[in-house]
Amino acid sequence: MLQTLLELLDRTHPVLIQTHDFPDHDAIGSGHALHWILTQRGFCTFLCYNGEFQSETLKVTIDELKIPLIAAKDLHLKETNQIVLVDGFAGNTNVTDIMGELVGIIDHHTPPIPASCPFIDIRTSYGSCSTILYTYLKEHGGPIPRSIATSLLMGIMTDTAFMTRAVSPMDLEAFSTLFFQGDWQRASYILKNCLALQDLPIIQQAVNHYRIIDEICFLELDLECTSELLGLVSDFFLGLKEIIIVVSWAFEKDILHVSVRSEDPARPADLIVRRALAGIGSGGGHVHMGGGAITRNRFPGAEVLRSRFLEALGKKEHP
Ligand SMILES: [Mn+2]
Repeated sequence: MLQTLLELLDRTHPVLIQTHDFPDHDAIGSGHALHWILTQRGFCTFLCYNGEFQSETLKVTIDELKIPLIAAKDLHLKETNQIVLVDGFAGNTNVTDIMGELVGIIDHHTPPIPASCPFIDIRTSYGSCSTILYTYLKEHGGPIPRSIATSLLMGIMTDTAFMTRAVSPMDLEAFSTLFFQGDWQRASYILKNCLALQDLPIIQQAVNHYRIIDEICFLELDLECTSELLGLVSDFFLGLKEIIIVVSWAFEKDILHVSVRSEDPARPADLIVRRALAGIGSGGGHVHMGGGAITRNRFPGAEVLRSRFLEALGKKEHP
């Protein structure tokens, strides 16, 4: 696949590797690896993003691994720039349209509509996009720099929840190869220490105000919260054995982040979130974890949103 991408790119114009907005470890790890490969192959390459970083953990990672991320707004955007999207899909609300020609999409999410651009490499069976980039590194050949291996390792660890979710044989191969080539101790320390004392009020609110309907848990938070923290709190509740599905939401400025976790493959998180938000927002993701967003002016209120989810899950709300 790498060879095909290289043939479609033009060395006389810059290549912008774009992560999805508010990038996470998988998007950043994937972008970091592709940036390195393209630079090695003689392309003028920039790694860019829109939105903000979701956590201090991400900022520490970017700093320590010297990941050359640039905010898209700080780049000189031109029509002749070639864009390759990683860990995201063009047209999704979490991917801001930037000036330039969209040449490629490298992703592991189920596309909401068929993709149309010259290069498409979407592997939905993979637990992480970083694993796709690992196969590109294999194709590229030669030793993998320690910082690139660590970046990818963190992407894989995050998206597969330390190899316990959506693991494909290729994820395992990537994990075992990168494990000792990267700094697995630092990577896992940073990822396991992703909460801070300032996050406790959110956790406290979730513990005090959770709502259980059968095997479904709703966390309707009214404190401001990043989508990353929302996911972490959801994962904690999913660890309660009575709970199979967690639906949570919280505002961050004018966006309502929605997170869905599912332990039931028959009720995939991405499908549930898409159904529940149809017409008022957007969402996507994977079988085990999904996410979405609604702008503040379209938020229908907690009651209505909960009913929408219950309907999407094939349930009527209990009286
Ligand atoms: Mn991902």
